[in-house]
Amino acid sequence: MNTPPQTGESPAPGPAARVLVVDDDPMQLRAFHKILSRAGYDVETSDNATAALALLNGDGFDAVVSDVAMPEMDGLDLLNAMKERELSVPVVLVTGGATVETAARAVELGAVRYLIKPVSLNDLRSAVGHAVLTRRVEVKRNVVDSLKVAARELDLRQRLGEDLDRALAALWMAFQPIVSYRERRVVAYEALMRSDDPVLPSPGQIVGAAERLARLPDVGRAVRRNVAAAIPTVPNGTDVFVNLHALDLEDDDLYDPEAPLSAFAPRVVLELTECAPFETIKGLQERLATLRRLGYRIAVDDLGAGYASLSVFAQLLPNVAKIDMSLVRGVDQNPARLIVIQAILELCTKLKSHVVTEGVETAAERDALLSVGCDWLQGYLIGKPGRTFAAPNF
Ligand code: G
Ligand code: MN
Repeated sequence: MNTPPQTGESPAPGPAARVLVVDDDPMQLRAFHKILSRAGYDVETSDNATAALALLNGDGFDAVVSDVAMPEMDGLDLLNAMKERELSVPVVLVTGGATVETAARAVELGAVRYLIKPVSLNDLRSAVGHAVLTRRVEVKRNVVDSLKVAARELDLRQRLGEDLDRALAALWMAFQPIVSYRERRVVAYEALMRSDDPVLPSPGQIVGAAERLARLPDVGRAVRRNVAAAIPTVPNGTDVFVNLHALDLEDDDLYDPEAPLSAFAPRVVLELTECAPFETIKGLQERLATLRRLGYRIAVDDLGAGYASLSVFAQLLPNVAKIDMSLVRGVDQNPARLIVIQAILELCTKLKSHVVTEGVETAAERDALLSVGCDWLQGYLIGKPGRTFAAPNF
C-alpha cells in the first residue's frame, strides 16, 4: 500500500513516486529500500553507478538516493554524468566521510540534499520527499511551458490563416505582355498574382504563408479562379500564361473539367518553374498528359536559374521555354551568356519549343537577344505587369 511519508514534505498524491537507490553496500541498500518502500515509494536499487545511469536513461524516476564513496564511479561522478546527459532527476547524496570539498562539489553539481551516515529515518524520508516534490514541480513547469509554446504556435497559425484568407480575398491578377518582336504583336500575357492586402502584399509572402499552413492548393485555386474571371477582358488573339506551384500539380481541382479555368484551357499555357521539386510529384507524366488532353499547353519557367534544367526539360517536353532573367541580364555585355542563350534556342527549336526570354530591361539586351534569333520577349522594357492591357513598347 502506498502510504505517504510521515514528514511534512510528502509527495503529491497520485501514483507512487519512483526512487532509485544506489549504494555498493548491500546492507545499506536493503535498509534504504525498506525505509523508503514503507514510506510509500516505489523503490529500485542498484549496487553501482554505471548500472544506475543506465536505469536513469530509461527515465521514469522521481528521485535518486546515492552513496558518494563507491568503487569505479562514485556518487559525484554519477551526478556529473547525469548533468551531461541532461537527466534532471533530483539526487540526494549520502556519505560516510563528509568533507567540505565533496559537500561543495555536490552542491555545485546540483544535489538537492547531502546526508551524513548514519542517516536517520526521518532525515532520509524528508530528503526524498523534498526531492520528489522538486521533481514534480519541475515536470509540471515543463508541461506548462510546452503547452504555452503550443498555444502560441496555434495562435500564430490562426492569425496567419486569417491573414491568408484576407490576402486571397484581395487577390487580383496583373498581366504582363509577351511579344513577338519580329511581328510587333502581343502573343500572350503572363498573369501575375497580386494582392491589395497590407499584411501579405507580395506573391512570395502569400505562397510562404500557404506553405506554412499546408494551404497551397487554396492559393492555386484562387489564382486560377481569378485568371478565369479576367480572361474575357484579355485582348483577343492572345494566350494567357499562368504560373503553377509544383504542388498545384497534385490538386484534383486542376484536372477538373468543371473548374473555372478548364473552360479556357486551349488559351492557357501553364508555367512550371524548373526550380520546383518535380521528382516528388507522383505520376507526373500522366498528370501532364491529362492537362494536355484538357487543352492546356505547358511552359518551363525560369530556365537556367536552377540546376536540373535539361533533365526537367526532357521530362516535360514543354511547348514553351522561358529563359530566366538572370541569363538575360546584361546579355549585351556578356558574350558567354549570349552563347548559352543561343544554345538553348537551338535545342528548343529542335524540340519544337517556343522560347521566351524574360526580364528584358534595356534596348541593348533586347538587340543582343534579337541578334541571335530570339523573338518572343518579356520584360519591363516591353511592358510592365498591370491591371490594364496597355500597348507594348516596340
Ligand atoms: O518566376 P517568374 O518568371 O514568373 O517571375 C516573374 C516576376 O518577374 C514577376 O513578379 C514580374 O513582376 C517580374 N518581372 C517581369 N519583368 C521583369 C523585368 O524586366 N525585370 C525584373 N527585374 N523583373 C521583372
Ligand atoms: Mn512566370
